[in-house]
Amino acid sequence: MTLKHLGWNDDLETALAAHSGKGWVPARLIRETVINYGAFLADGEEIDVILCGRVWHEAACDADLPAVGDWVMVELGNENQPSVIRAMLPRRTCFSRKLPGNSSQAQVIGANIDLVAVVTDAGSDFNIRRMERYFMLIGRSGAKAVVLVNKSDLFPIEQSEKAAAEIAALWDGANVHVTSAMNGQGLKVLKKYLKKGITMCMVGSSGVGKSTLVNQLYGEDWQWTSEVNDVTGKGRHTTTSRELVPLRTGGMLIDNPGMREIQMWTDEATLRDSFADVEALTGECKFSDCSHRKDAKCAIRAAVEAGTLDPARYENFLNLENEIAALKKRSEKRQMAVERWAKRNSVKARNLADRIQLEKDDRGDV
Ligand SMILES: Nc1nc2c(ncn2[C@@H]2O[C@H](COP(=O)(O)OP(=O)(O)OP(=O)(O)O)[C@@H](O)[C@H]2O)c(=O)[nH]1
Ligand SMILES: [Mg+2]
Ligand SMILES: [Zn+2]
Repeated sequence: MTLKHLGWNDDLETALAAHSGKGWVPARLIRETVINYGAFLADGEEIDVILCGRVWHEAACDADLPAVGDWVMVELGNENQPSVIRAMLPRRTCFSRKLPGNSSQAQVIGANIDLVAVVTDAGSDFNIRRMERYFMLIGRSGAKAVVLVNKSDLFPIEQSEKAAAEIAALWDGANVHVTSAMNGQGLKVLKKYLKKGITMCMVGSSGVGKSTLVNQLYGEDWQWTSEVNDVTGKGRHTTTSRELVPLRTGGMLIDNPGMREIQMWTDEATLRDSFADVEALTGECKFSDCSHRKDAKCAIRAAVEAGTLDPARYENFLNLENEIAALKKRSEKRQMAVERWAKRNSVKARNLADRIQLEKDDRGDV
């Protein structure tokens, strides 16, 4: 593997010059956890890196913090010292959600992404309004949009093609394909996008087949989905963290968690909106305070039993309030940290200004 395989280009080479002579090396972030990041070095070696305080402080908001897909300058560590991210290199594109008016409520889904692939299906996941929302975000990101109407093996082909046509009519900029991770339909087209150095980011609701598609494109031996399951004990196939996967053929894929991913970049209204059909059913529950879990005559559970509501979506719906609460808490926490830091630094800045003024006074300068 070389830097070019990882997406390195002339602009990055130019940006590198500003950091020369410090002994730092470029790396691309492939994973983000609560405590550190995973990164690839030029030779393809995978290392763990932590963020230095300065880079954290210099970020005005979450969106400015290093994210999966970012290029960073790393000071390599040793047995006693961890490797540290010392600087970020400029982003070419950034797929994120930034709420107007409050910069702390932003989340980067992927940096330096060439293509965002929105995965959906022609069945219960099909939602034109949500797709519009995705297009809006992709349009802003600088990346190109690809839509995969997946699971074509489960529906009459006319149904998948009709869904694809409706989506294509929404936005000229989107390339829409009907795919099946099961029987391989459309995967050839997908492979064509994934040229050397190209990064494609997979997004979409939980259960639409993002990880299965990544598995198919990667090849037989990509066992990541089940590995995650062993560790987290979470439901089969559920992706819990974002991960950049380099393909042997040259391109790179970023697999994203479904529901969590939406929670990360969306706002409460959109989140609720995406469950409007389930919400509508609550009116038919026998009890007005139905928890939709064990209560008798629950319309939502009846829909799951009747097979008209996907059990995975039902689970996500039950989790909705928690997801919204987590969303708020995270942004509040960040806001508080930023405010504390700004306060501390404004005191520092004032002290410094006072001192400079005093020195000037001493010297008799104006
Ligand atoms: N019939 C059919 N099933 C599919 C297809 N693609 C994926 N599946 C199945 O759908 C289920 C969910 O697939 P995943 O790939 O885990 O979905 P995901 O989008 O990664 O879901 P999250 O990680 O929760 O966001 C699995 O049981 C897959 O086997 C397809 O094209 N056809
Ligand atoms: Mg997944
Ligand atoms: Zn109910």
